Amino acid sequence: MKVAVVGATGLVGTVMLKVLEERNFPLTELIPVASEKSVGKEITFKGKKFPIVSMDTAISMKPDIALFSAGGSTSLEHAPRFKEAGTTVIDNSSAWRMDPTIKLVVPEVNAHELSIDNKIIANPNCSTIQMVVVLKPLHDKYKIKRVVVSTYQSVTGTGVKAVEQLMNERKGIDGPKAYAYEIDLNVLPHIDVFTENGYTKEEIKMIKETNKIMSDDSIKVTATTVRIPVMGGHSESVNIEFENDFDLAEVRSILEKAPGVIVVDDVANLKYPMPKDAHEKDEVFVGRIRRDDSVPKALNLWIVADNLRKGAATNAVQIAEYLIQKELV
Ligand code: 11C
Repeated sequence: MKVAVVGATGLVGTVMLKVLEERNFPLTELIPVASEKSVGKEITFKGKKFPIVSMDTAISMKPDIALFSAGGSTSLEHAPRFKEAGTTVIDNSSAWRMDPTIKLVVPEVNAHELSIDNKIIANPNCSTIQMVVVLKPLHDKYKIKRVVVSTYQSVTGTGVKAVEQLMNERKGIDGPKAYAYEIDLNVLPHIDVFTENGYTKEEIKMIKETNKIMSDDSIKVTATTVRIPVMGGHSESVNIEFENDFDLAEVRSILEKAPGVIVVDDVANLKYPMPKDAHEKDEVFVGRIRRDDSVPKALNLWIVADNLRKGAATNAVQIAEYLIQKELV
């Protein structure tokens, strides 16, 4: 497989390279792509040096797969050009996600929807990915009616500038700001831009993407997305109302068997998922599993995952692995 990584020097691109390396992805040639100012520099992959090339050079090299993490406008402009060259694009931006002709894929949930005709495939938003990995096996068993989610999201979801803002504030240094307010020792109930209905785009992504990935518009979702001064992963408090009643021990057993999920739930020994533990892990961690006694057939959960891994790079690489395994590329 000839694989291009578009946005290879960014936060997600760097993790994509690491994940490809770690998972021993069947790669014969790596084509790192970045902005003009990085062209000509080299990146090291599995001990070998690869030159960073421009978009045009990468397209002329006709990669089998291009993993895109370079923002929505770059993707809208260049993904179709790669497709034209015969490349299958897996795109991490929000540009294509809600296009009805494009598949939005979390392999544990809906990889079976993919066919050889899908030449641009969308990778969902990080906070959506980690939630649906847990919702899916529960929906299959008890049918979800409604989800109420509040997130506690890592600054790495915003990018390098936000990580620098947090670190500078911590050291008392002035510098560029990624947020409207200080992030250190603070909490911002604001991720992405506000829309007319008072929700942010991040909140709307969590609603719409969940329905699309789960292929079920009957699931009602409401979200409050919040930025906290944390690195390592996003956390989510999730309340789920089911159509059918459940047994708590069975819920636990379903989640223990669910692909990509690790249950960390032993409160007697103070064991629950935390971003510090999820950091650099590919799985989704779930804990604080308990019945919500305020309404019938409802459950509370706490879900944590590394947003740059399962929330972005790992999910994209897993899609690529699936395509190869099923000979769809
Ligand atoms: C955040 N979820 O944590 C965002 C980052 O649509 O892929 C990813 C945005 C996206 O700020």
